Amino acid sequence: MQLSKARDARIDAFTPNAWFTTLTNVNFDAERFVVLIAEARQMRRRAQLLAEECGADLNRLPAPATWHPGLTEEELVASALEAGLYKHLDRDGPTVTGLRALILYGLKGCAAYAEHARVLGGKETEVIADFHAIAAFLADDPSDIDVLLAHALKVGELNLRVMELLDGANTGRFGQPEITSIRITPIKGQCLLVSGHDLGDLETILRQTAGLGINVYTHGELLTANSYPGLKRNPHLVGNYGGAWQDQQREFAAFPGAIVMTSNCLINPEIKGYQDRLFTSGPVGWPGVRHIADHDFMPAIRRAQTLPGFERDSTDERIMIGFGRHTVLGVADTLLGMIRTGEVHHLFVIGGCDGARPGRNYFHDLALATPYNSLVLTLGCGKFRFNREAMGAIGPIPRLLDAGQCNDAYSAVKIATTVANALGVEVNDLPLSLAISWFEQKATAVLLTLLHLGIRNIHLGPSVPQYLTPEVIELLAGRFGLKPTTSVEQDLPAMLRHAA
Ligand code: SF3
Repeated sequence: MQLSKARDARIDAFTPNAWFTTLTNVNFDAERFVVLIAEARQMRRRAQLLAEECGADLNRLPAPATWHPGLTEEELVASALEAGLYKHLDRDGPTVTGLRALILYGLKGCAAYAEHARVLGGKETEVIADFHAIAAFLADDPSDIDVLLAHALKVGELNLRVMELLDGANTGRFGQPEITSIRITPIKGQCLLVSGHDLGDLETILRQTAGLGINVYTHGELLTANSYPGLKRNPHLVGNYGGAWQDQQREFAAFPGAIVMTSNCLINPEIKGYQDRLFTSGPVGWPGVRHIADHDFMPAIRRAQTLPGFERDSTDERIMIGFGRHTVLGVADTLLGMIRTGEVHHLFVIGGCDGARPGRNYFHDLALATPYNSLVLTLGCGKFRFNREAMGAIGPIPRLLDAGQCNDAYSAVKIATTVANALGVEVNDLPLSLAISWFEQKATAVLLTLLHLGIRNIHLGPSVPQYLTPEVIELLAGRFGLKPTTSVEQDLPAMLRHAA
């Protein structure tokens, strides 16, 4: 067999899952990492045997292919110092080191999306082969800046294909998201809260709770699940509770039922003492918190049955969701007509990852400051800053369009490229501004996808990620017009001028 065609299904399944566990706010359980690292060594051995079968010369492997970091937690912690991203900072300098980090963090985000697709049955063999190839490129400590930048854009291209796969896996299984008025206040009864991004786990929980008298609520990025026909048809999926991940300690503490965290972002449950009614699944972990590895959510369901639930109905409050690519492009003719006549003067994409540090109200203030004749497409948990605001409508189109999770960035890309094609212009010539809220590695992957597509003048904030050294920021600003956010007063006129 040719080496380039060699595949191993176990390695291809293990890789995105293992990388996903290393994202910010996913897994804090050292014991799980000890097991995963031992498994990674087995996978590496499988890969070497496969390569040998294909006639590869394994005598000159790069250091990571032969590295033995140890077996116990203590040995692994000690070895971590040998593997740090910045270990060669003095030797290789901040631009090269920062670009390697950009590729690594982009791959992590891409792995998370690939894992979301994989668990829904996405056919990802080809993208995983390219994933391995880029990871192998990093193993050689590359140092040519142009080659590194080209590989960062390759991660963006790869991530576009992965997000397309994920979009296909989500919509193939649950149908196209549709406009839905979703309840965001609790109703009386026992309850179970499902947080994270994983639609498949939510589907399983809905099946396992059917007929038990337990109300299931989504939390955080799973809000979007309420717009999928294949999920919203469950009468016991009663709505969404709470907002973005950084508010979970307050919200989970107040939730009178069991909670399942299916993916990022998890934070310390011990501070507010709800760890005994919290469960993790998929890549997530917290030491001492029960992990459900086999999709049997009965432990969480039984825990919900022991808890009081909500004592009474709250006032019925709702928001509108379900403005994915299918919905928005379903009214493409109307939208294009309104852009041509100037009735819709500007399009904003405001979203991404939210975070706890100060300065993130920028995105709320920007959304509210956008002119009355503009549309705001939002996605990711950054939207919880402003998704309850009444922003009105332009004719039949609401001004605030919730396109879904960060996982649905493909929808925003599709909408922008379709509108540009229909108007016969490049995306950069559209009256379009992107303000991306930055926090974890999925956002890195999406940013690289936007850069791969040639989209310029993206406003990124509220602070730039620490691994992006000032030298890399300067490089990206020079090549792609990337702009750190400043203030709404300063940025908004510049965004509108860009479109004039
Ligand atoms: Fe949020 Fe963690 Fe990234 Fe899915 S839930 S956008 S930060």
